[in-house]
Amino acid sequence: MKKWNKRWTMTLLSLVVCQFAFSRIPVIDDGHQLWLSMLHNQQLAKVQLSLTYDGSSTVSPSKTVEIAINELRRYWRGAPITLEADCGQKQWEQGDEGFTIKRKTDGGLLLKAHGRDVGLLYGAYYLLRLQETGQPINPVEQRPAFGLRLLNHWDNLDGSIERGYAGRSIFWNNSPLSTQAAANSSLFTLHSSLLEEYARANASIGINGTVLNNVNASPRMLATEYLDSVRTIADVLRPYGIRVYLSVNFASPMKVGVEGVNGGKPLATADPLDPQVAAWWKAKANEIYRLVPDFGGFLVKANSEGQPGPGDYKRTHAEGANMLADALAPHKGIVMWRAFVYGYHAGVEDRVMKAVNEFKPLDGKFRSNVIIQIKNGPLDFQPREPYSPLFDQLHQTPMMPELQITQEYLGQSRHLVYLATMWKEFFEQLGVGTAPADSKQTAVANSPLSTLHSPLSAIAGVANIGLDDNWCGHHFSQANWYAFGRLAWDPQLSSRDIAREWLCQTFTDDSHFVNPMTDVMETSREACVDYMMPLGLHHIFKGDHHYGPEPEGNQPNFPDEWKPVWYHKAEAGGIGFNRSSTGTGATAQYREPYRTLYDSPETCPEQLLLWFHHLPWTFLMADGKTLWQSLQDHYQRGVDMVDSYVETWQQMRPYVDVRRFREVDQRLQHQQQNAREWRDHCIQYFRQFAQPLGE
Ligand code: GCV
Repeated sequence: MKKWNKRWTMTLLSLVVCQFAFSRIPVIDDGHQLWLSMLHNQQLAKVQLSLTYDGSSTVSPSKTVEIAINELRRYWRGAPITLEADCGQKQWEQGDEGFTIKRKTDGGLLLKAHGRDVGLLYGAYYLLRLQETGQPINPVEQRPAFGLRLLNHWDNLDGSIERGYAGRSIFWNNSPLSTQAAANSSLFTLHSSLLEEYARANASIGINGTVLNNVNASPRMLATEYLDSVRTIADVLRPYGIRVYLSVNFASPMKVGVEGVNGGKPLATADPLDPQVAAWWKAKANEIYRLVPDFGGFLVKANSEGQPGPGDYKRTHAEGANMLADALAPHKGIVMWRAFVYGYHAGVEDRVMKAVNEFKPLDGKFRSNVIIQIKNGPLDFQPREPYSPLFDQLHQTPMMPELQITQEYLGQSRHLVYLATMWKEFFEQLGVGTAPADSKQTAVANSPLSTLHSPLSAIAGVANIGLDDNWCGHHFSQANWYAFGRLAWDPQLSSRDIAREWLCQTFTDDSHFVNPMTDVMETSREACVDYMMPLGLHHIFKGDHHYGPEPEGNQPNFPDEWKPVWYHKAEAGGIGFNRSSTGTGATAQYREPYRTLYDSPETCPEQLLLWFHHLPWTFLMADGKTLWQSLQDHYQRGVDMVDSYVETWQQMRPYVDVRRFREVDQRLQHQQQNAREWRDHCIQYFRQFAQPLGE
């Protein structure tokens, strides 16, 4: 029996090997190559270089240009290319990161950087993307919509990642890098090459900055030995056009000493108006810039969820941010000050109104190198939220959206949920990417994000990256990293086109695979909303880990604003949170037409109905169904969609390597069970209020 088993296994194995031997599909792929699994040229492609510096042509290429050349030599299969850049001082340092591609009279291609050398790198990846996705190469001029396109890593110095679902941190592992290098140099070298792969992947989608640590920041991050690690990381990322930034703990001066202030000892206060505190931050900034001359700046979570901040000293966010901004200004660094603030004042204040209440009075009071970082929605990365009204309320302060790539509330790395459709919905509400195609304006021109007073323009995405073989846990979660970069570069791209691009590059360009899987990706976020919290329901997750359903959640030790029952307010009379003018008045924080639209249940989009309104179970929806019936139908629709994804994936077997097929399959089965659990649990819970009405 044993022998038979072995033979049977061998036969099966050889069948599998045969299947893949005649295709480009490897038998086993761990997904580590991401969307960059290009075939290496047998013979290097022809690439010429024409670099000038203020008229002279004796310039040797920077590392960045070398990378661009090497990428094209290895992978480009089209016409010969000439790379051209004028590295005159002005363009090199301040010029934009864009590029132009032209056809030359001899049939070759010209790739010209608009300003900085990284334009050549972005141009190289642009060409390779067109090649790999089978698109024509036409003359083009490209420049990014957002100046700063950043990842935020919520990585802790001990190597754990807050809301990370793909293994441990790629940056940190308990001790500073210098200690690790001393202990095991080969492991250290491996780590550097991993960081280089990370940098390459980011450069290929235009990401140009990264915040290396959690916004719930350890003060130790600013200790000299860790700053030395930051230098090491910055040195690896720099050639790929990526600057590093740090999250800082506002009370750091009370925990860490700095040379030249208070005899190198920590201070007794972190009051931003205390001259010693300001001197501490100046000295720290100087120390950082000595190690990392192009350091980007600080990201700050202050007076939120227990983090220290200027409020501890009765100072405003502006006073806190400005003090840090002054320390960074001589080095051209910036402060990204987060608007994700709320306290435990439920009953007094609706949490979703907090940011406007706190930041609107400070509009125009921030230094010019401060930018307010605002989550897309006013609550917390829910499967669906309206946009944050703070975007409508600041007119003299630069703002940047914070999106969440890691799927904290969208099935984490276990559910296939493509987020580009959600981000596009947000951009549309904000008017980002609505400038006409032929317009010379930037993609953010028609939106509240374009501040006439400031050249700062930025966007951040909370990363979903860890040490897992495939970086992101779920193979399809890679698409969210990819889509974030692509949309940060060009928010006018459609989610569908990005999905297709990603599928072609990551798996295969076979239309039998790409077409159905594009449909799966495109519908997956709405399916998730349906099986988790349709019609504007929100925050009915299990406490703390935010994974499964807990509409009954009412922990007595929690503040109201963490409790699911506080958000859905289900009772015999109805369900939903009244935030209209007859409720908390949150609708008044929006600009028109949204203020009016959201304020009435008759005009409020149904997908946000229960976010803004408390309505009877018998409320009639547009299609004539009652609210209760509609809610049940949405839950069922979500489950049906996931059932269909499981079936579709079964048809994809011939197009995917064995490992990725199996891993995606397992996760889809899991998602299917979870979707059913969400439906059954929520409907059963809500039924106790809805059913007595005879519904
Ligand atoms: C980093 C939510 C998350 C927290 C996160 C916080 C934030 O509350 O659950 O893990 O903390 O947002 O964005 O600061």
